[in-house]
Amino acid sequence: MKKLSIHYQLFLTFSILLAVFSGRLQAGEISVDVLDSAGAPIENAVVYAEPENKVALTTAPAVIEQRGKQFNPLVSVVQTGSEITFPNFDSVRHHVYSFSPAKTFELKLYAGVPASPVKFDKAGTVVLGCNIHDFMLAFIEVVDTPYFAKTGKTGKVVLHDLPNGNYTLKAWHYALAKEKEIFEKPITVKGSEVATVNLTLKPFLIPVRK
Ligand SMILES: [Cu+2]
Repeated sequence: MKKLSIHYQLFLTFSILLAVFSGRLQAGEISVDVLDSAGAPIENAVVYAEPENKVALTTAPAVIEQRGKQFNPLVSVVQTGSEITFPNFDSVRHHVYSFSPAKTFELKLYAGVPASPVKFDKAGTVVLGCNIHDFMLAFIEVVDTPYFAKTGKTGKVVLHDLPNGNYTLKAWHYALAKEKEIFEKPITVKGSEVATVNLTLKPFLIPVRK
């Protein structure tokens, strides 16, 4: 009996290891290059992959600060349902608002840290402004997927830990020539995939503080 149970334990351990290992093998990634029409890398693009089969979102609180009469970061990306806090580190008061359909709200003239965060419960683009300082501007892309990233200067991102399957790869940038036409392309993940995203941008000057 004792021997059997040891065998059984070994069998169980082996089965668990096998399950973990094959799970690893089934997780893929997408390496994405985001380029403009001249082939130059695009910074601050949001790239995300929406799975054909819905997956659970894991929301995490985010922060968009106001410092030197500017929002930081300029572009944020969060999963639907995430809460964002808007601390004001300036000595002047700000009045943060958005008229975007994905989230219409305002934080009336305040200093310091607002008592409650703002919940972003609908996917889409949210454009932020300040009622007092017209030149303050920031963007939030709210996405219905845990697989997302924002490009840096290299225009390259890697979306990690995607279970094998079919996805729609999407990309958004605040300077898209046609605002409503975000990039979309079907992609099947079987392992390490690569994709190129070409975006046509319009001249877009981020206003500077006055
Ligand atoms: Cu302000």
